[in-house]
Amino acid sequence: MKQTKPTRPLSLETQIVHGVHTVHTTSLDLVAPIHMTSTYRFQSADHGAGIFDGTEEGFVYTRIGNPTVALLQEKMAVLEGGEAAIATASGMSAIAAVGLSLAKPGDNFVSCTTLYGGTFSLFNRHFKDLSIESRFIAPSTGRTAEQIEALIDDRTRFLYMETPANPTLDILDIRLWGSVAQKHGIPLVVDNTFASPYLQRPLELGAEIVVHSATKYLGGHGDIIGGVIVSNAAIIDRIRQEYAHHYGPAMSPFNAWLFLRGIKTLALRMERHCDSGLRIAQWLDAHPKVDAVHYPGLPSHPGHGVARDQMRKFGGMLAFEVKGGLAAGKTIMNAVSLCILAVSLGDCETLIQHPASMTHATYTPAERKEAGIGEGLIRLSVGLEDPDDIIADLEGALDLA
Ligand code: LCS
Repeated sequence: MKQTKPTRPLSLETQIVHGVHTVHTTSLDLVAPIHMTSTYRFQSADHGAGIFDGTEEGFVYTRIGNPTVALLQEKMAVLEGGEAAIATASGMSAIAAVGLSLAKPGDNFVSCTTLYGGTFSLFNRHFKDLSIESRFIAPSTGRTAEQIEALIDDRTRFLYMETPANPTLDILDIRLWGSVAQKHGIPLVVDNTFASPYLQRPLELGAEIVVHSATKYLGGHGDIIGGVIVSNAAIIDRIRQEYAHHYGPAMSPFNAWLFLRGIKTLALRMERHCDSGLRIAQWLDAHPKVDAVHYPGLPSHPGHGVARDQMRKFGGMLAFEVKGGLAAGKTIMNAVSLCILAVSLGDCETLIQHPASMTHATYTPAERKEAGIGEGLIRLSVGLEDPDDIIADLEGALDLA
């Protein structure tokens, strides 16, 4: 049978939809099956021994590898422009795997302070218990190479950042941080959860490792928890050997299958999230009861220029502060009916929440202040609804505030 070969490199949108390799099933399924198996048969004792010593290819045990999970890993490596990936049970397990593979007791790393609350407490409390020191840099001071370099010494093992950052939508310059990391021969790790590879490809900008809470835009439907790490083959192999095989943060094949399904519509969903995010941010920005809107797509955002440079569009996440502070904010969160009062993000439904008492309650008030997380800040994950319906919902709630 004659088949044509693509005459040009596939665009990211096409790679998002198409599988990354042929599925070997006699039923010729369009969609790869779910390999729900914990273990695999060996054809003979020698075959099993060969797989174990690496002279034969094959799967051994699903904690170590699984065909459905492998497909997701391959797909994420392609979408992020990396060589290899590991899928994990959650975003937190991906971040823990990276940190604990790269740093050992006595080592340190430099991270921006503005992070998902779970990541912050992992770094600030749990890593500290293991004598791994997080050297935090406030967003306002992480802007020059000198400020970052002042915290680096010969026990610094990596740099870590979120951009856009949870929950303030602060933007950090990946190229700048990447050049500092390269100069010191250490990797820059970027949490790309808020952007997704559709909007931002950190490995092309100087990062060496990307982590995701796949739970969010990659899954896209609010029904699964998962994480992904993408990097070069040597780093991924090191994380497998030093951490994943032993601590066992494996993703379930069923979840991997759902992630593969969710990712197919990533480009379409992100376009809608971005367009609605910008529209709602502009509307909030013009509202007399709104004091501040944090959205990188607004020209008034301090990171707008860097965001334009390193992102395709500005995403579906925004945060805002209303006149009357926390009390008024609570009135709004209780009054909305279409926006759902819930943590998490990146789902089809618009979600609203209060970082200081919810996702970022792991920070002390002083730590929140340093990270720029206002006590009255409200975070909105703009969903896929008609944005005019969300605006009408917010308008009614703001009337009551
Ligand atoms: N990284 C970022 C940027 C996140 O926002 C989250 C979770 C994680 C990592 C952890 O991923 P998980 O283990 O939950 O898959 N963020 C949440 C949030 O903002 N609300 O609820 C969870």
